[in-house]
Amino acid sequence: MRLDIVTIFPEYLEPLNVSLVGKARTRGQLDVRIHDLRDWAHDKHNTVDDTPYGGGPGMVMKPEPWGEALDSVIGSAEGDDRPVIVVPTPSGRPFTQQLAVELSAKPWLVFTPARYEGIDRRVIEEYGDRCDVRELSIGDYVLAGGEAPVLVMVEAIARLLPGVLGNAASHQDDSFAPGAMADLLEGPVYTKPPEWRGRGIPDVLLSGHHGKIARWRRDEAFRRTDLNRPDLIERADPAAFDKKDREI
Ligand code: 6GU
Repeated sequence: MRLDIVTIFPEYLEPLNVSLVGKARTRGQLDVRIHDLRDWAHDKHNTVDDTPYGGGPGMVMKPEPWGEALDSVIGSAEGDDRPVIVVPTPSGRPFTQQLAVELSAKPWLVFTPARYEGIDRRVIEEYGDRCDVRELSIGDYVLAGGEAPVLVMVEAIARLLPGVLGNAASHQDDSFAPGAMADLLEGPVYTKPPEWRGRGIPDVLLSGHHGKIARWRRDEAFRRTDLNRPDLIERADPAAFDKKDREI
């Protein structure tokens, strides 16, 4: 997968050299190209923002540098060879695990993290005519810019790429992944030693009884979801839970 990121803070994206994403890059599974938007700002101060039409606080990112940057990155790509453009914005649709799965199947993503009050609307319209543009938010809070959301989205997407995660099974039972635990948060986990500071582990996990262990994990997942995210249980199809219960 190829990822291009256009930003005024390339150094903000240095965490992409580390850990899972960094390893995917050195292994050649992920081709990440970071671009400085100011390379396409041509005045003496490399200006990328200006005051909003209609007044109001803050600054808006100017269309010309974004237009030149995206033309340069996208080049002459046509049809299915064009990238999906991801525009991080608190006004976007929620970025979910389902979207991470969908985007992880694309060959090429371009991210446009903005600072200030966002990018001149005409840029989104212009590239929306040519490419699949997704305006996405990572949650109901406001950040100072889209760079941290890009780190979040890239990590969520990269770990789904074939061969990136050590154990292919390990994202099958992720919270929010489709499957037996669909719509439930993951329950608690334990490892050695069997006793720590006087605290043991649930006997069922030592029983070797796979059916009972699966049932226990499901009950714990349900309990944690009820406690932390009751909205997920209310939203779920009760029939789906009953069916999954019969499978265990
Ligand atoms: Cl994608 N950008 C900004 N600036 N704030 C956010 C966000 C994105 N998602 C949630 N808050």
